[in-house]
Amino acid sequence: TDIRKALLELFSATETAFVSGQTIADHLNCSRTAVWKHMNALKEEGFLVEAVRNKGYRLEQNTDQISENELYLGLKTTVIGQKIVYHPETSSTQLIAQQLLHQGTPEGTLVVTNFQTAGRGRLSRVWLSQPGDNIAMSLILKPQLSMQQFPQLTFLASVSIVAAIKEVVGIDAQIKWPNDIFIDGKKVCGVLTELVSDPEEVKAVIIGMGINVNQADFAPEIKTIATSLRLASGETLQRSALIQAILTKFEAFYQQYLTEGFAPIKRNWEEHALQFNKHIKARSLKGVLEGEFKGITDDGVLVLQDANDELHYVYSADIEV
Ligand code: BTX
Repeated sequence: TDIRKALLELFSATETAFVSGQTIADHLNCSRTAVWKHMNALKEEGFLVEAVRNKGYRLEQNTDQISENELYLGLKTTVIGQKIVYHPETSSTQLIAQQLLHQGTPEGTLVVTNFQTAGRGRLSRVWLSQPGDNIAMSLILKPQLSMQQFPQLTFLASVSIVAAIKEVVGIDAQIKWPNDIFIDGKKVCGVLTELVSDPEEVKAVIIGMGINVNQADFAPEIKTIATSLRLASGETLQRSALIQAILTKFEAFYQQYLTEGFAPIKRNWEEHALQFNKHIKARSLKGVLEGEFKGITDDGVLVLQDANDELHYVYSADIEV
């Protein structure tokens, strides 16, 4: 809007200094209360706004904001991300995606938030994020696939994210079976694939992606296991650029997948898999299996070869690195 533009101009003209509420009110020709509302709107959009009594407001420069416009601008996909729904704050983008699906949203719809307050991982685990620092998004797909094929989409998402990180950040990230992306032995991203189906058929898939981008510090419970792209690269990144790269890579891999099947995706996945062809321990409810990690099957099952050359198929486990 014009007000937003005028505000941003005013702040860019004053660098890091504070601008008093009265100055802003004069500039916009509005009341002090209206100024407060406008500043809050900027905050909702992801700007870092500091308000100090008797001094006024300060807008942190170079904040990495996300908005629908920013995401659409320059995006060259034809399906993936052609509809983007942005929420400054939401409980979980997976839930918003479910609601949109019920309203008949098209394939390729992306839900993004600047702050996810109740992020979910697998098996009702919690996915933590900090306002303004990370990517939390959910992509809606409606492919014609069998039940067995659906796990393949998680792998497709992982290779897309790895390729986008390589392109935007220049770092070789690795994939930890089944759905984590690691850098320097720490988790930088998690993928959560959920099916929306009725007893007859699978109707859609919602792929949730949580990526630690500019976060510099983590909650005590994940401090030792989590990292961010900024910590790994030393650079503050623009989230919208990374989101666009992920959407672009995803579309390319998705088209390849729909025409050529899972084989090329699987090869790419294995190339980036942590511990591929190496000795691993897979811990599950049934105990610990040890052996060489030989890859994944077409339905995403981990293949492990034990000391007696016997193959084991692991459906669910935690891999120790
Ligand atoms: P997961 O179950 O594999 O991983 C969850 C585990 O990861 C947690 O138990 C915790 O130990 C650790 N963890 C939690 N938060 C972080 C973090 N920020 N960085 C590193 N480790 C963490 C992975 O589940 C799938 C996560 C998907 C998240 C996306 S965000 C957008 C979408 N909406 C939503 O609610 N979930 C998905």
